[in-house]
Amino acid sequence: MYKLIMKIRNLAVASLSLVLFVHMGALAHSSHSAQQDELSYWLKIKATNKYERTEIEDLGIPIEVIKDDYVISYGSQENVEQLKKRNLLIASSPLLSLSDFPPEDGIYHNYSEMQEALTKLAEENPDIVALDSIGKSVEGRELWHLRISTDLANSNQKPATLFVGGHHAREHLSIDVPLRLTQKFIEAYRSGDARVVRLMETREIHIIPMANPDGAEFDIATGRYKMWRKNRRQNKDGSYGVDLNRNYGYQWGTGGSSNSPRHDTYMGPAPFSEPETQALKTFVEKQNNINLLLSFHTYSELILYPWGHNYNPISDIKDLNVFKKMAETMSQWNKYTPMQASELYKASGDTADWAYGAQHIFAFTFELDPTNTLGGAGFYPGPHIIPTVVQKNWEPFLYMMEYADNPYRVLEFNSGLLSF
Ligand code: 0X9
Ligand code: ZN
Repeated sequence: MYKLIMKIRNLAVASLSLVLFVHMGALAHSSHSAQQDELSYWLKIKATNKYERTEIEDLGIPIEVIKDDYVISYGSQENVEQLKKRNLLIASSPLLSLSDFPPEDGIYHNYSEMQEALTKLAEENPDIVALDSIGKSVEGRELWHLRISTDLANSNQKPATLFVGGHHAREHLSIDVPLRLTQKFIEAYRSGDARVVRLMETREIHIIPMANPDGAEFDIATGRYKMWRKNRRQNKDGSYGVDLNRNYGYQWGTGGSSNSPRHDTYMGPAPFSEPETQALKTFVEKQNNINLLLSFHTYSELILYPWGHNYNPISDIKDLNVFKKMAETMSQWNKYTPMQASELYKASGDTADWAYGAQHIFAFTFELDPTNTLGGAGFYPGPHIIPTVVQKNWEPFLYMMEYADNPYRVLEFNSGLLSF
């Protein structure tokens, strides 16, 4: 049986007669050496005697818990690398529970709250909701995915729409909106809303609300927003982060993205170099029934469609008309401005260009509210905006499902006015 010691800082471990200091609070808010700004990791490290433990302390890694053949500690990404090099690391996991929104924005979902909300949806609605993960982030968080439909065992035979949120860390509204639209959709189904019941029966709906969980958590980790955008890849030059919306593999690196790792629009070392974009690619390719995709971002109140990497309009006139018709129709509801993405600025490697260019999926990017920075609050518009943004995007949300069977139907006469 393991005996355990929780070390109080600077207390010398004099002998192996291990003592238990019941001081769990001190552990939870441990004064570990990793700086507040850096991500902290829980570390399980090989060590069987005081000499090996001293070696760990010599590395600058404070030991918190000692067991017979390992110790537990908390440290930085750099510590993880040091330990790996010495073959001492048994396990590590990012600390998830220290992060949260500032109290006034507490209504937004952090990673664990999102996980809880998705689990609850799946547990309470097993007949229409399945929860799984399409992969893991750089730091090992799950990339959660909800599949929604009746007859889940066979729903991959139905036409599907994919909604994705949270590619950019600081765009927290782009995570909460797809989650809340999904909750509203399920409530409407339970209350017998005929249109929603019909969509539930005839479509498969996929939601990946948090495409960049590491970035989102990092942005809120200190209780003060960091204005972080990228994921949390440690780059070769020691800087952090790849812009996931520059990392998709269609016309990657052809303009509007940077090859400097320190930059906010860093494209990454190769197309799909990041586990987050790679997971999405693998998922979409395997799925095979997705015809429409909507990637939520913030802010500016825009509806964007391909191309983003090129100033030219897409060459297939029929496809272009579908994009234009859909964008214009949805703009009647949310009042966002429809335009080709490169009208905003050229950017290569975004989700929508890849989805359309490589998968022939009609893919849109929404830049949600607000429309201007309101004194710098563009990415952090507060809690009160959420219900309005959900409400104004409800019709576009359903519309994106409705035409999944055949997006070309929107070109039929009067199609924009809800054909069901
Ligand atoms: O730059 C982006 O990735 C998106 N805007 S954001 O403010 N959310 O960062 C817009 C992407 C639209 N695509 C192109 N302009 N290509
Ligand atoms: Zn964005």
